[in-house]
Amino acid sequence: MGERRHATVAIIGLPNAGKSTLLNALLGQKLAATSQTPQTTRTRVLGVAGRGDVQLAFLDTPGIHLPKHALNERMMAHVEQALEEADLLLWVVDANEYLGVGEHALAKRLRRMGRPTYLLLNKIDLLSKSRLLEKVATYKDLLPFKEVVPIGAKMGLNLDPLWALLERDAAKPGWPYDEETFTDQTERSLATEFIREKVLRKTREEVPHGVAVLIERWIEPGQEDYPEDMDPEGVFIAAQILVDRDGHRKILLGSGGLMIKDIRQSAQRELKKLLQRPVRLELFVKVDEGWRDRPDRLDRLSI
Ligand SMILES: Nc1nc2c(ncn2[C@@H]2O[C@H](COP(=O)(O)OP(=O)(O)OP(=O)(O)O)[C@@H](O)[C@H]2O)c(=O)[nH]1
Ligand SMILES: [Mg+2]
Repeated sequence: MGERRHATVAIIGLPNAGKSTLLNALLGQKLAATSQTPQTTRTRVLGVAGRGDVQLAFLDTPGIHLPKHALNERMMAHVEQALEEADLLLWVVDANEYLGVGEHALAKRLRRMGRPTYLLLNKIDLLSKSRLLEKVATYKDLLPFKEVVPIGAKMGLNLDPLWALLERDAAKPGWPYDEETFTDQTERSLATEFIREKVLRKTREEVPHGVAVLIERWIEPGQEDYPEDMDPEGVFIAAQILVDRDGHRKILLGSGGLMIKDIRQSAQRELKKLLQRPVRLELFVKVDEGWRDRPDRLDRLSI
């Protein structure tokens, strides 16, 4: 064994590029919610991986956008913090999308920062070889990237070369986290995110952006109120889904309550996998107008 080394690696980029999908793929475990809705990630998520002598602390971050609410300002503050902490940046782009003003603005910032940055051209499963080469050429001149790596986060394509480069570039001495640590997320925060993910995957347009999830009750066997008719090894979870207006509540309930039933069932399945035991999930939809601009609400939601 050589000397132990480490690096803090921030995963950054515009919304929907595949940052959280990449974090999950690198960790081989689902730590972050992913969906087609831009602005899925709202906070910073840590995932720690040990590879031989090297420890890598990945920070998944919210997609960079212009903030319209206090919520989005906090999201961008998480990005700032991760940028400050990171030794190395992974800028994930959706290679199937056009390079636009958002990318140019980010490139300008990163040029000024001068932090070592890899360009990760993601979603290569959607591109032909020749289009990918064109994309490499288009992006390459944005800033002096340390590396350019095409990847497919969803299918885990081309991650081995990425690992090799990260191991090479992790230069700080020692390991900041002990060997067992792999995330800063608790079972509760993961549960919250996975419930929200199901809502995002089943709703469109304005609804997902106005949704937040709050765990109200989490009852383990042996605790008072644990449902008698439940599996003795299970967990009972009651969560509130906050929405921004009554119209959104109606959409979430769906006709005859079919939508919320569907969300509840798929979230319950996901939580069972996460917690590795039987789960009973109850969901309540509550209108909390303007929560995205209320600091007390954002504090309570740990955003
Ligand atoms: N085809 C394809 N889709 C991908 C790939 N990686 C991610 N996606 C999809 O892209 C969408 C966005 O993925 P996320 O991981 O949530 O993106 P993100 O960058 O974290 O988005 P924000 O949190 O909103 O900033 C999801 O529907 C993913 O399934 C890939 O390699 N190929
Ligand atoms: Mg994300």
